[in-house]
Amino acid sequence: MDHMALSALNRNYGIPNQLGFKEGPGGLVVAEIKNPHGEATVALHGGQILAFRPRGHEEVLWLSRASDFETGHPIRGGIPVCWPWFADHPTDNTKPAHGFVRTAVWSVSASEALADQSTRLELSIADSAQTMKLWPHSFRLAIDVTVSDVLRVKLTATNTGAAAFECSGALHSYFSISSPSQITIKGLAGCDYLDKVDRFRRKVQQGDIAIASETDRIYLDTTAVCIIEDHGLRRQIGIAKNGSHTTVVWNPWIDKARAMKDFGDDEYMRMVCVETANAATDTISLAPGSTHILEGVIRPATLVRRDVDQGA
Ligand code: TA6
Repeated sequence: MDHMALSALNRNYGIPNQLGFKEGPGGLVVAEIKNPHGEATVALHGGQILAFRPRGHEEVLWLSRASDFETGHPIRGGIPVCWPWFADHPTDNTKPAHGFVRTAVWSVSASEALADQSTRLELSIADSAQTMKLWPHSFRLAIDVTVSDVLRVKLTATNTGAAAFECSGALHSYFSISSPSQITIKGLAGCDYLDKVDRFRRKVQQGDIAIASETDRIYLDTTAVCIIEDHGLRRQIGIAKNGSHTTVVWNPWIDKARAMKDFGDDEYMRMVCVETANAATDTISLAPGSTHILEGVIRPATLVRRDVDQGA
């Protein structure tokens, strides 16, 4: 983006000492948000949150050191927006995985300094000749990011066309962890899931989730709050959601990590995805003029180890 455009962004949407726009990695324009509660970085590319660090905590999101930062390529990490389809296109695998909005440049549509000293930024994207070639529907998609000691992400999809459409999608959140052996993911016990590592076999989650090999699971018909308990970082990350009936848990493990150019060979040791989604049998139908909101609320907290801290 040229200097003029960047200065216009800061003039129209910048908030002194709280929100500013600058060129980030690969020359991509990012919004840097910093307030008394914490800080975050949001790329206009893909409408993608790249970082979130509440005051007093370490970075919550994971970003690959090998990520691409260029037009047309997805950024590996943070919170990619997968829309209007999750994973492979339902009928045409020549179309980009996870839809086309994560590789498009979004526009800034609003910014606000809130009364509690948190910061709100809204980015949006709409249909174009390019998107029509991939998906023949008119739409407006907005992502509303509110940064405090909690990260609130709201994805609003509106059908601006004259015909109904079906869509799926996800806030494909990558979380930073100490090590797979040190974490447990709570909240999905008893849920049905499709196991992508075992030919999409339908299974039932037994107890909490441990990550000790490639894990790629689509948990169905669940609105549960998930908690990543990280005993290495003595941190827990709560992931609550609204407008989402699917939760996806993913760690590529060794071989898949090696196979991805934009993913460091050893980086599977420092991340896990817990994704706020609507996918598989949980797709969304939108009538003309109607709107769907998918919201994720990410809440880090110090992990109180009951077995140690209470002298048990
Ligand atoms: O959400 C899990 C998943 O669907 C995995 O199957 C894996 O493909 C991952 O998304 C990453 O997809 P990407 O297209 O970003 O490499």
